[in-house]
Amino acid sequence: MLDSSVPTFSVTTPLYYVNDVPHLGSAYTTVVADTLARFKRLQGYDVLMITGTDEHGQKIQRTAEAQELDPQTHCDRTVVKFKELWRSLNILYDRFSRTTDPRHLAIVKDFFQRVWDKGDIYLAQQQGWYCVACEEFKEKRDLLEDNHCPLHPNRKAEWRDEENYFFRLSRYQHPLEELYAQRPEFIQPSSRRNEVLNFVAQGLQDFSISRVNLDWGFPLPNDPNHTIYVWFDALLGYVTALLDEDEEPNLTNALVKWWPINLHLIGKDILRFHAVYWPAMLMSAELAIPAQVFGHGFLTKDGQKMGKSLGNTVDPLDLINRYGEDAFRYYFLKEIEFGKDGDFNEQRFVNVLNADLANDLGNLLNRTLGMVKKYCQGQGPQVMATDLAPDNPLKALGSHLGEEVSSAYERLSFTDACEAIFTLVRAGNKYIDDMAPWKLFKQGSQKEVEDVLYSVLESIRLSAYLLSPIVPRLSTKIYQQLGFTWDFDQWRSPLEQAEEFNRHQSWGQLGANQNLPPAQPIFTKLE
Ligand code: MET
Repeated sequence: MLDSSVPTFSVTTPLYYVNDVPHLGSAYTTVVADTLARFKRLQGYDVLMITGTDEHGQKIQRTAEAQELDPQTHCDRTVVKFKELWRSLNILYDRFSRTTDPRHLAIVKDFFQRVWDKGDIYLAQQQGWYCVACEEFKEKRDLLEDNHCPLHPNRKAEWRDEENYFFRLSRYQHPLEELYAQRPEFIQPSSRRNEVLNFVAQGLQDFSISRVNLDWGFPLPNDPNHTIYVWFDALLGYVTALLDEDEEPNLTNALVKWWPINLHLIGKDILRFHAVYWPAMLMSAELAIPAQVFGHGFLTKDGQKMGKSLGNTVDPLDLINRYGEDAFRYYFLKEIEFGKDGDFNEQRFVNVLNADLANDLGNLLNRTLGMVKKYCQGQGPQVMATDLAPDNPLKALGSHLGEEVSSAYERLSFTDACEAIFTLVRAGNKYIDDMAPWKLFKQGSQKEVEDVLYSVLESIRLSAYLLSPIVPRLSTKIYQQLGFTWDFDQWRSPLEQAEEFNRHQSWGQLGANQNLPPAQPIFTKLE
């Protein structure tokens, strides 16, 4: 039964190609999706986070051949690497969609039939330059010298002259323009939206959705001499993901609860597929259009484009093994304005984590708990939030922090969320320095000492709560240090979450006489 009083939220990462082990960019998108999904769960939404893998097509077939593996074996092995990485990054996905899942074939067939019945598929000659790495035909004018693809400068586009089935994209030029006009938020950020508007304004051409001379993929339902084009198949993986485990795989069942998707998170290189081809395909099949496609930027390393041929790739698993998953998650969310290109620099990585998590937050908690032990007989400060003087500066900041941070998460502005939270954390440090509880204690001002310590601990609690979508394990440790039995990886029902969110995002949840365990470092300084 669906409970209509519980709002739902669905978010997808791309379904990643399995031609290689997951790279840094994929880890970045997936962390963002997980963070948002966690934030929405925290707020009391019924959430579905989808990730998965795109396993068909020439690129995968060739990768498997190069390793003398049959494609399925290759895919199965690579999928394990993705799942391992997501586990190491503490990603709580709800569905892992694989395009080689037999249920996916049923969905693709159903969908194909709808588009076929609409008269949007026809056979014609395809001539053009194909980049296998992009799995996309390129215009000659978009290629570099010697027909190299600008996104894969070490790969040449290949000439193709073959009969393919085409999808009548041109028919959807006007409906797409209407969609973009009526729903400006459909493509974000606005720079990406403009890119798409310009592209569409040049006039849309039909695109081929079948291949000959390719075995690795689904056969076209009405002409098995053709294999379905990998992108036509892959986008539908988002739909297959919506099926419950034991459900009869058909389009109708898949669409009941979660369609349309709220948010497709993607990298800017696959914007056209998601913001042009995909909505047109959905219009043809008469399905609702997802609420938003957000195309984020590229990551560089030390200011340089990253790539295998350049020999400067960063292995996400290696970073996580050396620094921990919360360090990874925090750096990329706090440092990179989501939507813009961003840089990874290891020294900067270490500096940011040490400054924010080890010093500002970790040390603050540690020294405050130390003082509680000394000045409050090992118990939490004997003071309730309501007792604090109305001009307590931390209370003033903390009282509207929940709202501010929520709105930043809504805008996908993780940098703003972190900035707001750390404004409170830094104010906590300053407040301790200014108030010098050790002096107050010597003067015998017990109530003042406890006021200061309480308001600092409460600031830390609130910060940890609001940071939990980004650094769940760290937040759990902080909550436990504050005497809560708590785990930010355990979820209650949406209604309970909503009720809890209302309390915990507000100032003053830390009880008086909180039973505090012995202080332990929560984030060790990185070398
Ligand atoms: N496989 C594509 C990529 O990794 C994404 C497909 S999303 C349906 O870029």
